[in-house]
Amino acid sequence: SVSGAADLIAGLPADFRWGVATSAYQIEGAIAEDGRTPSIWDTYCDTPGAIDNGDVGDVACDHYHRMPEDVALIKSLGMDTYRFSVAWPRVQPHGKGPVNPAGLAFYDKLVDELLAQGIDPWVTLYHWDLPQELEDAGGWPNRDTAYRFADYSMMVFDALKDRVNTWTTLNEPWCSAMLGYAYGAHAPGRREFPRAIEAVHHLLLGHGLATTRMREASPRKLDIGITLNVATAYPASDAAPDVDAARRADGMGRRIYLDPLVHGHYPADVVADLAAEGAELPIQKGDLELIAAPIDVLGVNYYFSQKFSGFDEDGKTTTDDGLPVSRTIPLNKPRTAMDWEIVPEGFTDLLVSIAKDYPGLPMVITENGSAFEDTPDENGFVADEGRTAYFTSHLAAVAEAINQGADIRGYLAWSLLDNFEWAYGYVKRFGIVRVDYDTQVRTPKQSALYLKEIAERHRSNR
Ligand code: GBH
Repeated sequence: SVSGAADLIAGLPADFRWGVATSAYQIEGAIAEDGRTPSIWDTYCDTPGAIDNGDVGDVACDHYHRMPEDVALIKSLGMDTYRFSVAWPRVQPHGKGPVNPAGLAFYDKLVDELLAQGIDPWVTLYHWDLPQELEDAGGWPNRDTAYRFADYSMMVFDALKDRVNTWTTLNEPWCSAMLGYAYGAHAPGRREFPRAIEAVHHLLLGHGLATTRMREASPRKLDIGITLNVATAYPASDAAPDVDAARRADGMGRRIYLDPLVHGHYPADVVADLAAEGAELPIQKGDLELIAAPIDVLGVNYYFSQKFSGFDEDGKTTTDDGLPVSRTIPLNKPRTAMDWEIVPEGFTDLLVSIAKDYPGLPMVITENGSAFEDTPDENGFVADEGRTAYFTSHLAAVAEAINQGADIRGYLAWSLLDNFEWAYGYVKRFGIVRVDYDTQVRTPKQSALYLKEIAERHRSNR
C-alpha cells in the first residue's frame, strides 16, 4: 500500500530523481555477438562450482535482443532515470586497440531509445566485466589496466557525451578488488590479499584518469562520479577491541575509497592496518592528485549494515596469524533471501556520516533493493510484500537522512529486472519486474507498481 507515501515524499527535493538500475553482464546475454569477446565473468561462469546451479550469463534476460521492449517497460513504470552499464568487451574487445563499432552501436541505440521515451540515461562505464585478455595480462593488480580503462572510457564518452549527462566510472571497486582478488568470491576468483590491495589503488587510479580526461573533453557541464558499496559498521560494544573492529571495517569498506577521492590521501590508520597484513597501496607520484579529481556526484549502493566484534568466540582478540580478530555479530533483524539483515537505520546513519565526513558531495542512491522468494500467481504476478516493505523502510531512511542534512538527489531501485545475480546465478531475484527465464516474459511485481505510484505522487506534488 502507498499509505504513508505522502509523509515519505514530503521532505524530498522537488527535482529528486526516480529510477531503476541494471548492469550489462547481468541482463544482456548475447555474449558472442557483434564482436564481443569473453569477459572475466564468462570465464568464471565456466569454472566448475563457481556459480550456484552452474548458471551462466549466455542468455540472461536476453536484453541485447529485447532492448526497446525493456525501455518501454521503464517508461511504463513512470521512472525518469535509467542507470545501465556498458560492456567493455563489446566496445573494445581486446581491452586495448581499436573500438568495435558494432558493439558501441548497441549503447548508441539504447541512449536514443531512452531519450525518445523521455528517460534520462545514466551510464556506468564498468560494472565488473573486464575483458579476459586484460586479466590474462594481470588484471586490476596490474597498473596498466588503469590506463586501459581510461582509454576505453573515452571511446564510450566520445560516442555518447552529446546525449548522456550523467556518468559513473566504476561500480563498487570494493567488489572488484576484494571479492575478485582477495576472497575468490567473484571473477576472476583469485585469493591474493596483497594483489587485491594493488587492485584497489589501480581501480581508483583508473577512475581518476578517466574522470580527468572526460572532464577535459566535456562539451558542457556534465555530472561525473563513482559508485561505492558502503554501509555502517557498528561496534558490538564500547569495549576497545569491538570499537577497533568497527573502525577497521569502516576503513576497508568506506574510507579507503572516499578519503583519497575527496581528501586526496589514504587514511593513515588503514595504511598501517594493511602494512601489518603485508600489503601496500602501490602509489606513484601524481596518482593521488588524479584520484582526487573533483566529482559531481557520489553514487551510493546500499543493501545492509553489520555489527563487528574484535573478540572471537573464546574471547581472544588476536588470530593465530597475530592479526586482530574481526567478526560480524547478528543485529537480530529479519533477513532477505540473501540472508542479509534488513537494517534501514544503517542507511540513514551511513548517509549522514558521509555528509559529515565528506561535506559538499551530492549523493544519489544508485542501487538499493532486496531479494525475496517470489511466488508468481497464474498470470506471473508477484505480490512481493517483503520487497515492497523493504523499499518503504529504505525510502523512509533516505528521507530521514535528508531531514538530518544529507544532500541526496535521487533514488534508483536495484533492479529493473530479475537477473544474473553473480555467484548466486538466477536463483536470487532482485527485480521489481519478474522475468520468466523460459519465455523471457516480463511481469511487473507489486513493488514496481508501488514505486511507480510514489514517483508519480512526488512528481505531481512539485
Ligand atoms: C550490488 O553489489 C551489485 O552492484 C549488483 O550488481 C548486485 O546485483 C546487487 O548488489 C545485489 O547483490 O558479505 O563480505 O560480501 C552489492 C555487493 C553485497 C557487497 C554485500 C558487500 C557485504 C560484504 N555487496 N556485501 S560480504
